[in-house]
Amino acid sequence: MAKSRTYDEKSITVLEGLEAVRRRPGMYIGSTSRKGLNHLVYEIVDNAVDEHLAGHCSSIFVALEADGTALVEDDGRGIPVGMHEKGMPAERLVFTTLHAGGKFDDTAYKTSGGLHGVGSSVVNALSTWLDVEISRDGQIWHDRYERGKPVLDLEDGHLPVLGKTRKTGTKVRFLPDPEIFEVVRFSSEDIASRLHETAYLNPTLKITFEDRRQTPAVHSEFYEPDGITGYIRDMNRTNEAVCPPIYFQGSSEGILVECAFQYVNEFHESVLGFCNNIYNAEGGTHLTGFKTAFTQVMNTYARDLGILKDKDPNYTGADVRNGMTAVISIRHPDPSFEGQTKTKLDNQDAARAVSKVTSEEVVLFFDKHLETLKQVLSCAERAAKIRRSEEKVKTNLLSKQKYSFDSNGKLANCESRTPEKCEIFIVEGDSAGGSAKMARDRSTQAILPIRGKILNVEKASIDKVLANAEIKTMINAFGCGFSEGYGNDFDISKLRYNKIVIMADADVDGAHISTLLLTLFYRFMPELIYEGHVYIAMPPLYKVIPSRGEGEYLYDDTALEKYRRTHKGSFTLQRYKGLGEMDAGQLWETTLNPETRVLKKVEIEDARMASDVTEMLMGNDVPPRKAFIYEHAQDALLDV
Ligand code: 0R9
Repeated sequence: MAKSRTYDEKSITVLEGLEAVRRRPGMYIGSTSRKGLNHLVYEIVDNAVDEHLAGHCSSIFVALEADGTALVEDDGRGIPVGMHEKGMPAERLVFTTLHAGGKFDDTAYKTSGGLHGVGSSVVNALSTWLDVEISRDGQIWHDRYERGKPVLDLEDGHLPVLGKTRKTGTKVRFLPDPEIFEVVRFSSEDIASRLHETAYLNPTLKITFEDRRQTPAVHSEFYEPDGITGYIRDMNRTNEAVCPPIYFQGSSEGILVECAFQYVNEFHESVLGFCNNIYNAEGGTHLTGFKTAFTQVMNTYARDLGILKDKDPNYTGADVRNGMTAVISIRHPDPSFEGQTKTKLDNQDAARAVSKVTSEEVVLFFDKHLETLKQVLSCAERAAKIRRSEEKVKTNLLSKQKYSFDSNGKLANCESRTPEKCEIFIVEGDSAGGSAKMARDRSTQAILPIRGKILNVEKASIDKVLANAEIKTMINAFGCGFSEGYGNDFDISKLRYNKIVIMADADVDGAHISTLLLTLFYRFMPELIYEGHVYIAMPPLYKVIPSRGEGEYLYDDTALEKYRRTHKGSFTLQRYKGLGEMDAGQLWETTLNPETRVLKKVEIEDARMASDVTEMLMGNDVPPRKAFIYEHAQDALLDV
């Protein structure tokens, strides 16, 4: 609480006239909309709150009247009415001079929140009329203004007296000027909410609010003896609490610091900052001080308790505030504000003071409340887990953005756009690709030649995989994206081809290419395999042409041996070294023509089995991996 201070008329500083306020009202109250209008009430209430902070006012009454006026009354000492050296009663200086009435001494905690803390003179300037009654020294003194100008004559330098009283206090009634404001109807909800907030921040202050524009009048009383702890409790009333609200206060460098926080079972934080009773929408140094100290303290605890190991990185600030609702309220003798709306506290000493008080007090509390500490740390751990997986997603998304899959490479697409009818052949080598392009049924068969050995995806980082031209073209051609970890962008419904056929030579290199392609599909597009879209073309190794009769393709050595055993008479044996050696007609017959080709479907039955497969596919142990893939390809159904 601020100290009580002695009134010194000389210390009132005269700065500007009220004409400037009427010319540019937005400069002083932010806007001339309903928000600006409501602000007039806050300005007057804030002066009464200052009197409370000075230790002389315990209740404030606010009413919105049916005639459009607002009434604010306090039970403080009453604004001084004595003659000021400027030649008018101090009260008139308060209502006619900008910035008057604050600078008594540096230890006062005035309710002045940046742009809008400009006081009663602004309200006066923007009102059609304003009426003041001051109960002080046994008399009720009266003064009145119209559009900022006093209209009552003084008698012997004294304000007119309305009567006698034993009470003290100040009553201000005003009618906002419709020449200035777009709307002149105050918002009852906004004003009530702000008054309630003021009550939380000032636990010994009673605020009564009446909206007398309604019949019957709506009456509310705001008295929050639990202060910001009650504020936190009320904000969290509909959430599942992880712990009760925790409160601490302290002071440093002449700054009073008060803080309350609580954790709830939610994945968001809400940390509100107030300086001298004014909410700082843009935050500022007090919040920075709190957050920095709190993060540091919680990380220290997490390591002390072994929740974070040596190798683990610290929790981030956001991790430790996961689920936190907090109010940081400070009293500063000379606050300064910056930011878009001048609601961001700027004082560096505020950061230091809040940080110091927070470090000391939070440790004092948690040293005695180990269970609560563990609950809070478990919120942080949950947040850290989610953050890590989100970071992974972001990395994936970034890499996806970096590599636009817009290149079609050498894809010779088919004409049909009906996926059920379409097939894509991934053909090893340019020359085989060229033959396949000529041989295919272009209405339904697409050919994608790939060169050499594609990247070994199980060893490459996602960046490298996605930078690979062949892989990019493939992903683009399939049309269904790819998935990796949490970044699952794969959508099988977008697949453009019912069959994806790997067409590689029947030699070791061809087998290697097939393995790499299957590994790629398995890692980034496993549903292609689960849903039976992947096939391996089985080009023949031999063609036998008997001297009489039809020629025949033989797919392996066993078939050749059998042919030798069973065939009577001579035959010409043609051995294919690779797909590139086949002409278009042969290629059509052996691998493309749905009537005559031999395709093997790659099948991996279920996810349980697949997880074993992953290890094998991703591991360094090449031979079993190759064997596995071929085993499954061989087991697969013959598709003709
Ligand atoms: C209903 C709204 N209330 C007010 O606007 C209000 C201003 C005010 C006040 C003092 C007391 N009550 C107030 N209510 C006050 C009194 C004394 C010293 N400082 C402040 C005193 O008795 O010594 N004032 C705010 C500014 C000034 N008074 C002035 F000093 F500048 F005039």
